[in-house]
Amino acid sequence: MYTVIGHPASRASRVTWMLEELGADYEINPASPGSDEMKKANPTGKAPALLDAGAVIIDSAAICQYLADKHGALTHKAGTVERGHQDSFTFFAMDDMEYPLWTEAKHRFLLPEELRAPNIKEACRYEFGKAMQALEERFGDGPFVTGDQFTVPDLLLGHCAVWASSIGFELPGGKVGDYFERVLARPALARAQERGKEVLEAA
Ligand SMILES: N[C@@H](CCC(=O)N[C@@H](CS)C(=O)NCC(=O)O)C(=O)O
Repeated sequence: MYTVIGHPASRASRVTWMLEELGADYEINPASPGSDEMKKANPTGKAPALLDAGAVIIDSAAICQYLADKHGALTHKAGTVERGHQDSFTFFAMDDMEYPLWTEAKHRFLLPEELRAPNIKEACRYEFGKAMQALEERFGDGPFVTGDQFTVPDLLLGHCAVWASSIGFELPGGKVGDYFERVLARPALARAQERGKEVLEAA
Protein backbone atom coordinates (compact mmCIF):
# COMPACT_ATOMS: atom_id res chain seq x y z
CA MET A 1 0.00 0.00 0.00
CA TYR A 2 1.44 3.34 -1.06
CA THR A 3 0.61 6.72 0.48
CA VAL A 4 0.44 9.74 -1.79
CA ILE A 5 0.96 12.95 0.18
CA GLY A 6 -0.36 16.05 -1.53
CA HIS A 7 -3.60 17.82 -2.31
CA PRO A 8 -5.44 16.10 -5.21
CA ALA A 9 -5.49 19.38 -7.16
CA SER A 10 -1.68 19.49 -7.07
CA ARG A 11 0.87 17.49 -9.05
CA ALA A 12 -0.07 14.64 -6.66
CA SER A 13 -2.71 13.83 -9.30
CA ARG A 14 0.12 12.63 -11.59
CA VAL A 15 1.06 10.04 -8.99
CA THR A 16 -2.50 8.85 -8.39
CA TRP A 17 -3.00 8.56 -12.16
CA MET A 18 0.18 6.47 -12.38
CA LEU A 19 -0.93 4.25 -9.49
CA GLU A 20 -4.30 3.73 -11.18
CA GLU A 21 -2.54 2.80 -14.44
CA LEU A 22 -0.55 0.22 -12.48
CA GLY A 23 -3.56 -1.09 -10.55
CA ALA A 24 -1.67 -0.50 -7.28
CA ASP A 25 -3.25 0.04 -3.84
CA TYR A 26 -2.83 3.49 -2.38
CA GLU A 27 -4.22 6.04 0.01
CA ILE A 28 -4.15 9.80 -0.29
CA ASN A 29 -3.16 12.23 2.42
CA PRO A 30 -4.46 15.53 0.99
CA ALA A 31 -1.87 17.72 2.73
CA SER A 32 -1.66 21.24 1.32
CA PRO A 33 1.58 22.61 -0.12
CA GLY A 34 3.55 24.37 2.59
CA SER A 35 1.70 22.64 5.46
CA ASP A 36 3.64 21.08 8.35
CA GLU A 37 2.54 17.66 7.15
CA MET A 38 3.88 18.33 3.66
CA LYS A 39 7.14 19.68 5.08
CA LYS A 40 7.58 16.48 7.10
CA ALA A 41 7.70 14.54 3.81
CA ASN A 42 9.49 17.19 1.73
CA PRO A 43 11.56 19.93 3.38
CA THR A 44 10.51 22.40 0.65
CA GLY A 45 6.84 21.79 1.53
CA LYS A 46 6.10 21.05 -2.14
CA ALA A 47 3.62 18.39 -3.22
CA PRO A 48 3.68 15.52 -3.94
CA ALA A 49 5.61 12.92 -1.97
CA LEU A 50 5.21 9.15 -2.08
CA LEU A 51 5.58 6.91 0.96
CA ASP A 52 6.64 3.39 0.11
CA ALA A 53 7.32 1.08 3.04
CA GLY A 54 8.94 3.83 5.11
CA ALA A 55 10.87 5.39 2.23
CA VAL A 56 9.89 8.86 1.01
CA ILE A 57 10.28 9.82 -2.64
CA ILE A 58 9.68 13.37 -3.80
CA ASP A 59 9.13 15.07 -7.17
CA SER A 60 6.23 13.93 -9.32
CA ALA A 61 8.25 12.92 -12.40
CA ALA A 62 10.77 10.98 -10.30
CA ILE A 63 7.95 9.26 -8.42
CA CYS A 64 6.18 8.25 -11.64
CA GLN A 65 9.38 6.84 -13.13
CA TYR A 66 10.20 5.04 -9.85
CA LEU A 67 6.78 3.38 -9.85
CA ALA A 68 7.04 2.45 -13.53
CA ASP A 69 10.47 0.87 -12.98
CA LYS A 70 9.36 -0.89 -9.83
CA HIS A 71 6.27 -2.39 -11.45
CA GLY A 72 7.97 -3.00 -14.80
CA ALA A 73 5.21 -1.20 -16.71
CA LEU A 74 4.66 2.07 -18.62
CA THR A 75 8.37 2.37 -19.24
CA HIS A 76 11.08 1.20 -21.58
CA LYS A 77 14.02 -0.58 -20.03
CA ALA A 78 16.92 1.57 -18.76
CA GLY A 79 19.88 1.56 -21.12
CA THR A 80 17.84 1.16 -24.31
CA VAL A 81 17.52 3.75 -27.08
CA GLU A 82 13.75 3.72 -26.48
CA ARG A 83 14.37 4.69 -22.85
CA GLY A 84 16.65 7.49 -24.01
CA HIS A 85 13.80 8.88 -26.13
CA GLN A 86 11.36 8.34 -23.29
CA ASP A 87 13.47 10.28 -20.77
CA SER A 88 14.02 13.01 -23.33
CA PHE A 89 10.23 13.43 -23.59
CA THR A 90 9.99 13.44 -19.78
CA PHE A 91 12.42 16.37 -19.64
CA PHE A 92 10.56 18.03 -22.51
CA ALA A 93 7.32 17.74 -20.50
CA MET A 94 8.93 19.42 -17.51
CA ASP A 95 11.22 21.97 -19.19
CA ASP A 96 9.16 23.03 -22.19
CA MET A 97 5.52 22.30 -21.42
CA GLU A 98 5.28 22.63 -17.64
CA TYR A 99 7.68 25.55 -17.29
CA PRO A 100 5.40 28.24 -18.82
CA LEU A 101 2.40 26.87 -16.92
CA TRP A 102 4.26 27.01 -13.63
CA THR A 103 5.63 30.48 -14.34
CA GLU A 104 2.11 31.73 -15.07
CA ALA A 105 0.83 30.27 -11.79
CA LYS A 106 3.68 31.75 -9.78
CA HIS A 107 3.00 35.23 -11.12
CA ARG A 108 -0.77 34.89 -10.73
CA PHE A 109 -0.95 33.79 -7.10
CA LEU A 110 2.18 32.23 -5.61
CA LEU A 111 4.89 34.87 -5.51
CA PRO A 112 4.68 37.79 -3.07
CA GLU A 113 2.59 40.46 -4.81
CA GLU A 114 5.48 42.89 -5.20
CA LEU A 115 7.44 40.28 -7.20
CA ARG A 116 4.67 39.43 -9.66
CA ALA A 117 5.30 40.66 -13.20
CA PRO A 118 2.30 42.06 -15.06
CA ASN A 119 1.65 40.68 -18.57
CA ILE A 120 3.69 37.55 -17.88
CA LYS A 121 0.74 35.41 -18.97
CA GLU A 122 1.22 36.43 -22.60
CA ALA A 123 4.92 35.51 -22.49
CA CYS A 124 3.97 32.14 -21.00
CA ARG A 125 1.30 31.57 -23.65
CA TYR A 126 3.95 32.30 -26.30
CA GLU A 127 6.42 29.82 -24.73
CA PHE A 128 3.67 27.24 -24.41
CA GLY A 129 2.79 27.66 -28.10
CA LYS A 130 6.44 27.10 -29.02
CA ALA A 131 6.47 23.91 -26.95
CA MET A 132 3.35 22.67 -28.76
CA GLN A 133 5.00 23.36 -32.11
CA ALA A 134 8.07 21.41 -31.01
CA LEU A 135 5.90 18.52 -29.86
CA GLU A 136 4.21 18.47 -33.26
CA GLU A 137 7.64 18.32 -34.93
CA ARG A 138 8.96 15.63 -32.61
CA PHE A 139 5.85 13.45 -32.63
CA GLY A 140 6.37 10.35 -34.74
CA ASP A 141 3.73 7.86 -35.86
CA GLY A 142 2.23 7.51 -32.38
CA PRO A 143 -0.08 6.60 -30.89
CA PHE A 144 2.16 7.71 -27.98
CA VAL A 145 5.35 9.77 -27.86
CA THR A 146 7.69 6.78 -27.91
CA GLY A 147 5.49 4.67 -30.19
CA ASP A 148 3.02 1.95 -29.31
CA GLN A 149 3.47 1.98 -25.56
CA PHE A 150 1.94 4.52 -23.14
CA THR A 151 4.87 5.56 -20.93
CA VAL A 152 5.68 8.04 -18.14
CA PRO A 153 6.06 11.15 -20.36
CA ASP A 154 2.62 10.56 -21.92
CA LEU A 155 1.14 10.85 -18.45
CA LEU A 156 3.16 13.99 -17.64
CA LEU A 157 2.31 15.64 -20.96
CA GLY A 158 -1.36 14.72 -20.46
CA HIS A 159 -1.37 16.26 -16.99
CA CYS A 160 0.12 19.46 -18.42
CA ALA A 161 -2.55 19.48 -21.14
CA VAL A 162 -5.29 19.47 -18.47
CA TRP A 163 -3.44 22.24 -16.62
CA ALA A 164 -3.07 24.32 -19.81
CA SER A 165 -6.78 24.03 -20.64
CA SER A 166 -7.71 25.10 -17.12
CA ILE A 167 -5.95 28.47 -17.63
CA GLY A 168 -7.17 29.01 -21.18
CA PHE A 169 -3.99 28.07 -23.06
CA GLU A 170 -5.01 26.65 -26.41
CA LEU A 171 -4.07 23.07 -27.22
CA PRO A 172 -3.20 22.35 -30.83
CA GLY A 173 -5.41 20.41 -33.19
CA GLY A 174 -4.11 17.87 -35.67
CA LYS A 175 -2.04 14.90 -34.56
CA VAL A 176 -1.00 16.47 -31.25
CA GLY A 177 -4.62 17.35 -30.48
CA ASP A 178 -5.67 13.76 -31.26
CA TYR A 179 -2.81 12.54 -29.09
CA PHE A 180 -3.98 14.58 -26.08
CA GLU A 181 -7.56 13.34 -26.55
CA ARG A 182 -6.26 9.76 -26.57
CA VAL A 183 -4.20 10.27 -23.42
CA LEU A 184 -6.93 12.13 -21.53
CA ALA A 185 -9.50 9.44 -22.35
CA ARG A 186 -7.60 6.85 -20.32
CA PRO A 187 -9.88 5.19 -17.75
CA ALA A 188 -7.07 5.33 -15.14
CA LEU A 189 -7.16 9.14 -15.28
CA ALA A 190 -10.93 9.18 -14.67
CA ARG A 191 -10.50 6.79 -11.73
CA ALA A 192 -7.74 8.94 -10.21
CA GLN A 193 -9.88 12.08 -10.56
CA GLU A 194 -12.77 10.29 -8.85
CA ARG A 195 -10.52 9.16 -5.96
CA GLY A 196 -9.26 12.73 -5.56
CA LYS A 197 -12.83 14.07 -5.41
CA GLU A 198 -13.84 11.49 -2.80
CA VAL A 199 -10.87 12.35 -0.60
CA LEU A 200 -11.67 16.06 -0.73
CA GLU A 201 -15.35 15.47 0.02
CA ALA A 202 -14.42 13.36 3.04
CA ALA A 203 -11.85 15.89 4.36
N1 LIG B 1 9.08 19.50 -9.49
C1 LIG B 1 8.17 19.30 -8.40
C2 LIG B 1 7.35 20.57 -8.21
C3 LIG B 1 6.47 20.45 -6.98
C4 LIG B 1 5.60 21.68 -6.80
O1 LIG B 1 6.01 22.81 -7.08
N2 LIG B 1 4.38 21.44 -6.31
C5 LIG B 1 3.45 22.55 -6.07
C6 LIG B 1 2.02 22.03 -6.01
S1 LIG B 1 1.52 21.36 -7.55
C7 LIG B 1 3.76 23.15 -4.71
O2 LIG B 1 3.85 22.44 -3.75
N3 LIG B 1 3.90 24.47 -4.69
C8 LIG B 1 4.15 25.19 -3.48
C9 LIG B 1 5.35 26.07 -3.61
O3 LIG B 1 5.91 26.23 -4.69
O4 LIG B 1 5.73 26.61 -2.57
C10 LIG B 1 7.27 18.10 -8.70
O5 LIG B 1 6.96 17.87 -9.88
O6 LIG B 1 6.86 17.38 -7.77
